Amino acid sequence: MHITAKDLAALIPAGFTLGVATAAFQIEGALDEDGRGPAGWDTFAARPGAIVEGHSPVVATDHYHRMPQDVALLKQLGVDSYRFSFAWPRIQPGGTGPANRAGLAFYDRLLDELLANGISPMATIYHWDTPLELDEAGGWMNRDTAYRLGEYAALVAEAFGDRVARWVTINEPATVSANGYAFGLHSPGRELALGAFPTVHHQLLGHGLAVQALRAAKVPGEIGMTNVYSPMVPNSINPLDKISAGIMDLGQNRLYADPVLTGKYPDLIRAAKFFSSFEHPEEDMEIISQPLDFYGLNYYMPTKVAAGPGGGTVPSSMAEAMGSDLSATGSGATPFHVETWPEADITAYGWPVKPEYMAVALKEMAERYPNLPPVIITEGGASFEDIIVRDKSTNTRFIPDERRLKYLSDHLETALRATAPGGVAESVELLGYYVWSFLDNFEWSAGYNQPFGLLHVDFETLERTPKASYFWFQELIEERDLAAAADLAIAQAVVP
Ligand code: PNW
Repeated sequence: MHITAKDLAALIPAGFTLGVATAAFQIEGALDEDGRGPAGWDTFAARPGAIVEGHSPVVATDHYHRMPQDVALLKQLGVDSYRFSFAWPRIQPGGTGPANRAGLAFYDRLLDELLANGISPMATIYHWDTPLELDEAGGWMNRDTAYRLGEYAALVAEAFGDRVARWVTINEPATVSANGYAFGLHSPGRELALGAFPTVHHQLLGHGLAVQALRAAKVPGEIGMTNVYSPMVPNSINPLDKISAGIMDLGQNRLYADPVLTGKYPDLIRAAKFFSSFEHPEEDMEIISQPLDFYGLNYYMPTKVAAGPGGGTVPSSMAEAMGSDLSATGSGATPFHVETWPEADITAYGWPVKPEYMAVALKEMAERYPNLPPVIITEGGASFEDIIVRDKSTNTRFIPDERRLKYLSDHLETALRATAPGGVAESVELLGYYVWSFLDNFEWSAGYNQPFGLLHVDFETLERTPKASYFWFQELIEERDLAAAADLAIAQAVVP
């Protein structure tokens, strides 16, 4: 069971943002329209074997043509805010030069539609759809791409600075470096293993340059970035398991968070061979660690780590790569692998459902980073196969996605309790929670087989159908607003 919407609403502090999130490449479709240039992802997705069952992102949810109806569904849902991303190849085809007016026009309409409906826009500048030309010039292996991102950020700041309430410079650089450059699972499909390290630094530099561009344009909105965070849990009290989890934590979490929040790569990373063979100006670190108005955290699950060779999965190959290199520093943990959680509920992706680790993530962030800015959970959610129940008498359809609903309720509850006074992460100022995702969409190399949406999308007809989780989120927001109105009435009554 999970807490009732009414009781959960009572835990929500004033001013807390409830939102839903998407990303351009996963929902828009219309890849060849209005002067959009190709993205690296367009060609990657067309490679045989790259995407599950050969699914194509060409149409996706067709949001590009259905934007007003989708905003109406956001309005009906009642969210305070909508997180979406600008498509770089729409706005700046080729990744350089002036803005494409037709590309800007789409986001002009989206922003105006959101504001007309009282929905606060949160915009991600870069959510993985690098223009193809930049990928062909090395993508994030090329330092130049960081400067291109900075210039593109200046274009969106100029065009949309008056309307965006919150800016996310980049989304999950860890996933781009690991899946795109180390293991070849995402665009651009490179398999560089530890040789992918420059892509970490260049993305973080791109983030810093984007912050500079937004500050220079004096945008009134709040500025932050988003990292994914997975607490690393040793499989046992065996010290080798503990060291293994520590190495995973370094490579997946701290590698991306430390530079942004402390201006320094972790010492163990600095001691590794791949680091010393990569030269970069020390001044980069100041650009990367500029003060942020908020820190975006995507939390989905913890990761259990064990010493010893695994079954040849991707995480274990990363573990081997990192372990063998870091072993030169004396850590001695080589190789290691990701373990399953036999007792946990498992999503369609195979991800363990462990809401208690939402609190661990927030607590670890607070302990590690004394100067942590206010935090926003910019993504959280679960993929489960949905069943459509048809009621013949009323000719209606119902999608009872109880497991997704419970996932969301439990995680939001845990985050709220952890950051409330007396909670394990009470020092964290938590500003909001965005559900991934508003609607089922193109889940990268998993195609359309991993539905995360509050809205079901029929990928034949493109029809949207609210799931039980959509109605639950709607009820939660209504209950919160009722409670706030009651508080206000009481406050007014006691004021003489
Ligand atoms: C995020 N992990 O990726 C992305 O920001 C979204 O575009 C994506 O659709 C969503 O989560 C669901 O996958 C992640 O291994 C990739 O913990 C990997 C992980 C988490 C999120």
